[in-house]
Amino acid sequence: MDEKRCILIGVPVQEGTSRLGCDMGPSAYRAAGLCGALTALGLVVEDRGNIAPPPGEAVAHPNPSVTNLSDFARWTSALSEAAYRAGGEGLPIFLGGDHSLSAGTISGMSRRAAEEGSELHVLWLDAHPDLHTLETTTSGNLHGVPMAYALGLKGFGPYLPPPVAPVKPRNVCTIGLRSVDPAERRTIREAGITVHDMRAIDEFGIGILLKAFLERVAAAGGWLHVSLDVDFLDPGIAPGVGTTVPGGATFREAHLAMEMLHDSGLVRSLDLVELNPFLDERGRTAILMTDLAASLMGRSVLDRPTRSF
Ligand code: 6HN
Ligand code: MN
Ligand code: MN
Ligand code: MN
Repeated sequence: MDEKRCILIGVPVQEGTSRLGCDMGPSAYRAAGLCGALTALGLVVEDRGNIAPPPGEAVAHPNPSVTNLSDFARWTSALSEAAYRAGGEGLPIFLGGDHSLSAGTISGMSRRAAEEGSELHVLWLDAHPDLHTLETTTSGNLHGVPMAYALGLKGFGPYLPPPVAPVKPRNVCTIGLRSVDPAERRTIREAGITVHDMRAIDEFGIGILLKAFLERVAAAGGWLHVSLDVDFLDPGIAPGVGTTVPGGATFREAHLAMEMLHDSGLVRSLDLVELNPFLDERGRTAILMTDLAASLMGRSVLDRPTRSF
């Protein structure tokens, strides 16, 4: 893959959440200047526009809360294919769209990594672990399930095919958790993924926690996928999201994480998810997420423009 080639893929999915508006996310990133910000870093940016899933019939699930299952299955297969292809050509950035999109992007990237003799590692920056299955979800909102699908956990068949290369739990690190449902707590314990909740950030600092994970990825010769949910950030700085949880990451904690990710040279793909422009204030969340993506792609404090709203 070409390290300087960045592939933007708009994913206007909102069927994974009960609040409408995430379908406007890709447009908001474009309006916030993501393409220009990356081009200014010397990257070759290819905006492939928005993708759409193939049409299909509604499907019912024995868990009556499950909503829009057929949409989820169709988006997941379309995205898995798109990620697999783009992951062999450059560094894809998926512009969400709600977090259900990560079921497809992670499974596609994992298949690509496996084919190239590596293992996909996932850094999950989120207030939530999104570890429900179709059987355990009580809200029925399928943005709460993508990590479980990517791990190949039971509870998705026969509605979705299992991922070709399920991500190994030991290759997953979540940072920023502060809202975990009982069934997800059990999965975290049983599967053994690494969890650094907000308390760990407060106590040790995000830099130390992230450094340890990046060293593990580097030692394994792994590929790294980053999934950045807007609600990882404190709602005071990022109000444009449907699932605000108080006590999130600060501006500097988030930028430091991105700067360290850039310096590591390990990142192969990125999801920007859960931005809801309908809930935003004069684009400030879209701009912050865009600036974070630019930090991850190499923009330093010395060339960061002053933004006003
Ligand atoms: N997200 N655990 C809650 C649920 O409805 O299953 C919240 C999920 C949030 C999902 O923020 O991407
Ligand atoms: Mn999420
Ligand atoms: Mn979340
Ligand atoms: Mn803090």
